[in-house]
Amino acid sequence: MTSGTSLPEHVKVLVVGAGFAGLGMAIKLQESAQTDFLVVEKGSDVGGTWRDNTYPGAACDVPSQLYSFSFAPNKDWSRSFSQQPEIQAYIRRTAERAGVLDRFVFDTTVEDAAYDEADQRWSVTTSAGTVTADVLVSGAGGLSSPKLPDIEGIEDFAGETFHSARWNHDYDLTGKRVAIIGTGASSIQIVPEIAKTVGHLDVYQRTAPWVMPRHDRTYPALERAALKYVPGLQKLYRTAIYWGRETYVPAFTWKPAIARPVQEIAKANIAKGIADPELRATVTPDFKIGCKRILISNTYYPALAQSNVDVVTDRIERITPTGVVTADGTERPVDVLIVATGFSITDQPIAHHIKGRDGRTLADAWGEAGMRAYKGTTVSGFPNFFQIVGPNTGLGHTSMVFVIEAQIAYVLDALRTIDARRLGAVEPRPEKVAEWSADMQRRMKPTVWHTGGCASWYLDEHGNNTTLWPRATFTFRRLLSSFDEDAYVTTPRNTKEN
Ligand code: N01
Repeated sequence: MTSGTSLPEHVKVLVVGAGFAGLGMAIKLQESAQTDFLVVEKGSDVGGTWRDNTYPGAACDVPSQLYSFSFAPNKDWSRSFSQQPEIQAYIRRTAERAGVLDRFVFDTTVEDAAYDEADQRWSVTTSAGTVTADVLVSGAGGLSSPKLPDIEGIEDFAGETFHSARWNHDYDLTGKRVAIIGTGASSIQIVPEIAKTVGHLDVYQRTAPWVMPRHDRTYPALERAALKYVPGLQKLYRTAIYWGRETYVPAFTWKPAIARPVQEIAKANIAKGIADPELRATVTPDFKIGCKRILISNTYYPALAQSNVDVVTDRIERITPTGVVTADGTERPVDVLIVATGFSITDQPIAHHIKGRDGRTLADAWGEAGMRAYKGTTVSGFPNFFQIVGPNTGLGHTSMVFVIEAQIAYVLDALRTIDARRLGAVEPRPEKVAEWSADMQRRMKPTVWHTGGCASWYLDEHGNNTTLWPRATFTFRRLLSSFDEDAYVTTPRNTKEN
């Protein structure tokens, strides 16, 4: 691994980020003999979100068998839903085995990337210097910038405070009075773990989530060995789970008849974990299941029922140096404030630093109408720029690795086209981006994400769902199976260049 290494002056492909997206891109570039590339990563290791989210209880709510690259299967998952250390170990091992780590520059932040139309190059300013690139690929991820709540006084809190994605492992929570803000996927994993040792825990719930049972189990030794050694067995598991999950999209988004019994299962999960009818009512959601991400846990509700845990639903008015004040005027004293309030998703910080033609940032380009990208990957006004996990590529029901691999294949085919046709720049036609985006929104409107009666981070400030992919993942893969040059404005390569 490299850290603080001086950068080359120029590379053909510069990749930002070393999570699943950046790593997968690097491996596939190397395999395709496109070896003139570099990956710049702000952290000190590969892993992305799985490197950063180390909070107690961090685990995946997508089955393990779906959570690896198709070209680098993990033959040795220990359980059906993996925990963070095992996933992070898999990612690191995959990078090592692929022999790509010498192409990674760690501890280096991309500060600015500007397209130079005359030179047909991106000029990328990083904390370690400037590098130019013919092609810029962002693998910066949608869940990489922790979002802090805009609550009066939060910066004046005198105790310990940290975001769920920036856990302070040096701080011992034993016996402390802890407040956690948020009840999303992160919080419901943290609460059962810390409730075991803290003195008192206040869980600030603004909106109760739907939480289904978590069908997690350790693989018995025989099953684990069979998955590892019996030819084809792991593939069979993966295929069966994959197809099961693909039915979730139509089931949860369009068919209330299917969603209703599922909601009943979630209600039974509440009843199983909580005996007190008042607390049951407090944690029962008032919107349709699927409107927000469906969560899974067997331990969340029992933790809320513990005598040292309170669920607080009064609106937080302000934070003082010593506690949290709610709208009813009550101040609850706190030693430690944990903010599990999610990530900047529809206003991604990196969008303010990527400047296409005429110096226009991605954030400017998206400003009026919201995030949009052709096939979730390319944006007009941003030649030779590809975004992995771009707008409308997120999934709630299955593994993001499927989307990431489809996008990587698309970028590789674009690179082949650029080389074969000696192109200097490719950029999606504005009408293609507009058509794609309109199609996304048309498909979204009848779904539970719009009709389910909730506010969620899936929706942007205009009320559009610009984050999720509304169709099956095999459809996404099909649509991105080859680079469709007709949808692009192509510019010949400058003659001054080789
Ligand atoms: O964040 P979230 P997360 N005052 O945005 C509340 C992935 N993930 O980190 O619902 C009070 O979902 C907010 O309330 P409300 C997964 O994609 C995956 O938990 O907006 N409360 C909500 O309860 C997930 O969806 C895994 O009313 C405030 C919470 O904070 C995504 O990461 C595990 C508030 C934020 O929930 C994000 O999950 C963990 C305020 N001012 C995460 N602001 C896997 O297993 C926000 N909230 C793969």
